[in-house]
Amino acid sequence: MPETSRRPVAIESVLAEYGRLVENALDRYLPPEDAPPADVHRAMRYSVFAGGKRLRPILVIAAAEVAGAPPEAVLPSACAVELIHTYSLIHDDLPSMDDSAVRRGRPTCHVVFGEALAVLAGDALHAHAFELLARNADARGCTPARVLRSVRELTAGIGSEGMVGGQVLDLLAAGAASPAHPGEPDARPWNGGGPEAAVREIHRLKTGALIRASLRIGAVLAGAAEDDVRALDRYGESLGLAFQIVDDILDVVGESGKLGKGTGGDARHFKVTFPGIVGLERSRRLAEEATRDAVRALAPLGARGARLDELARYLLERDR
Ligand code: GRG
Repeated sequence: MPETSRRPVAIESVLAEYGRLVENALDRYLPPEDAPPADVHRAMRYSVFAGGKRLRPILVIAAAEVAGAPPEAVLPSACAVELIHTYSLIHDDLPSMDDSAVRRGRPTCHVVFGEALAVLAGDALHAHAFELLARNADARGCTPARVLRSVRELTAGIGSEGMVGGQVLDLLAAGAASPAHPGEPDARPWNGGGPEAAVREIHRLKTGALIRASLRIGAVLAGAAEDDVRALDRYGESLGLAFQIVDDILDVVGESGKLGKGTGGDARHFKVTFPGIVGLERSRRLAEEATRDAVRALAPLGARGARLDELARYLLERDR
């Protein structure tokens, strides 16, 4: 924990300290740039060290802290979720998916290294993430059973019923909305549920599932009680929704310099987003509502949930 006194530490300093821990650990855990085959290691490091916010690993650490464990107890797994996140961004930016030329303020991986190496760098980060989960078994106090459970949490969060499933729904919805399919409104995946329900489901899976998994992994590795895991899971579900609504809003009104990517991409790609479906004003209200839900979910944790409470409020106000 970064504080030694009883005075609360500003959330920005906590994020900066945890971010530094993650940054240094990632550098230790990833193969050096010149390790053969150097091309793929350069591509992996290029995308991992491009200035991401490190939100997901910070959530792993913060969830472990709720259960009384120090960051070192979960650091390899915290890095594992960041590698998964980076792989998903590399693949999402590919011409066959979102076709984005800029990410985290610099040319995307495939623009610099070519499409084949970008696919392989993503694949290697994915594989490396599981090696890091396994490596968490070396942390003091961590049992093999907790590590096994963390593997299940991650696979559930990122597979076809989690992040990948959300990406599939997102692609289908964008494809169906584009003029390439005129007169085919029935192809849209929100038949029956309505567009707001559809966008919630896409975001729940595409963004929320990895955020929830991060919290669950931190809690499980730290040996949290099941009630605490459930509270953190509910927090993660609402936090994930709020985070993605804010992401959607920033794509419309954010500053590209701060975001590290162009704005307006969602509309150009016919993405199904909250502002596109319910407008900016209602999107803001929904983000606030989801943040309130996240904070309410922490109630069973009492004072142990204070830092995550602050984090949720901070993320609502973010501009990047
Ligand atoms: C390709 C399997 C596969 C999945 C892609 C992550 C994803 C799913 C798509 C990326 C596009 C997108 C808007 C995803 C929603 C999640 C999200 C808000 C990503 C950006 O996360 P930040 O803001 O990024 O935490 P940094 O760069 O700070 O790490």
